[in-house]
Amino acid sequence: MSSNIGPEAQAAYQKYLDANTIEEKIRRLEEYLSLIPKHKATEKIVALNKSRLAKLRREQEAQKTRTKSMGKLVSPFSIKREGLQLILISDYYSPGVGKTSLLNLLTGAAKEKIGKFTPLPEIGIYEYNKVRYQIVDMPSIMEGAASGIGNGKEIISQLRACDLICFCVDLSRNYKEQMDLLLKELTESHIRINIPPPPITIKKTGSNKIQVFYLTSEAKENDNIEGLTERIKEITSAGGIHNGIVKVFGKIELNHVVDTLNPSIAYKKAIILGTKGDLSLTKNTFYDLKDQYSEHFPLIIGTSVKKKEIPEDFGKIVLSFLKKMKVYTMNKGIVSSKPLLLDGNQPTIRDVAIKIHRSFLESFDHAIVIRKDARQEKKKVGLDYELNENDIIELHTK
Ligand SMILES: Nc1nc2c(ncn2[C@@H]2O[C@H](COP(=O)(O)OP(=O)(O)O)[C@@H](O)[C@H]2O)c(=O)[nH]1
Ligand SMILES: [Mg+2]
Repeated sequence: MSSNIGPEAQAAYQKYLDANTIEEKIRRLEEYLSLIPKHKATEKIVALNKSRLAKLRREQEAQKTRTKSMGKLVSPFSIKREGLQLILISDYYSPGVGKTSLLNLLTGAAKEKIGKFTPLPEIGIYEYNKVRYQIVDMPSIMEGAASGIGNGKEIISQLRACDLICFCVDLSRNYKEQMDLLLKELTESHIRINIPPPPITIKKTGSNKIQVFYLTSEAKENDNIEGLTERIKEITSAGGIHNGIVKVFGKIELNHVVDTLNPSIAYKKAIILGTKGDLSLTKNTFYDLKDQYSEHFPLIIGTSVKKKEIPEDFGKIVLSFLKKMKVYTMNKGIVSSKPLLLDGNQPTIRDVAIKIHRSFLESFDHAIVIRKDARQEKKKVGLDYELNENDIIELHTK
């Protein structure tokens, strides 16, 4: 035990070692962690024990689902995905924030549910430039949702899987109260908003202990890479993985290792939709909202369903916020009617091949790209060819 840790914390640690049940172990370990002073010298021990804690929580969750899954029905909250999934959320208040109204404006669905309490998700399809967006109007999020109040668990588990969370905020009410509640419940549910996942992956293997690879020059930039490797190994092993491959793609902190080991953490993109922008004084509220949250939320949009105001190219705005690019595939000269969405800033033919089927990558010979506004409209290209929006691509295999 490190000398940086006081006697009170040491006693708590002993109680953790003596604990008999998972619940008690979790409680004791939390207590211990709260008693460790947080600074550079204790950083490693904190990360190590957070990792232990995450492992215990996983065991506890697994135990719970085992008990629950006996005789369980399909939940009305589990939604069959179609296209890009956008979920509208808001706090619970009467009258409502305007989620169902927005759903109806975008998709035409659920008109009869406007102004009514909706205990289950309502769903509609919004289409823009041939891209389909599934809009899900979730029941309001109540205080305590993170611990299950008001179907909180079901709602949050859907949020984990969606493409975009839309925080709906009533501009005629106190916006901070609404944002605080939503951020609190999501944070407590380990949903991280608008931050990239840490540049590290950890995969379990059958044997060979834990191996750590630094795959970029940024990842290798470290004065004490041996020390870092040792710490990563310790934390990974404390998190329950004794054989595995750790890949590091950038600059990391020990906390990143802990987070990566915790499967309950989800990294989600989110925007804010201000609602009821037609009501008096909402213009100022909207500017204040933007002022206060634009650092955390790069996209904040004002709307009014009453005046039918929402950006005409809402779909395009969402697509570019999600950094997705739309291209079309072609087969035997026939262009598919449905676009293909590619991730990232500069996708290439390789991304198209992978997206369609990995086997295309192995048997790839060349691709034909048709670009409408290019001087040479039709081009024969290789895997690294960089694509533009609306390119038409035909893959040819060997
Ligand atoms: N003035 C105004 N009222 C709105 C607007 N959008 C919704 N409402 C009203 O707000 C109330 C709640 O709307 P609803 O869509 O059911 O909210 P939800 O509970 O979040 O689904 C209804 O009476 C709507 O007519 C808007 O843009 N402007
Ligand atoms: Mg509603």
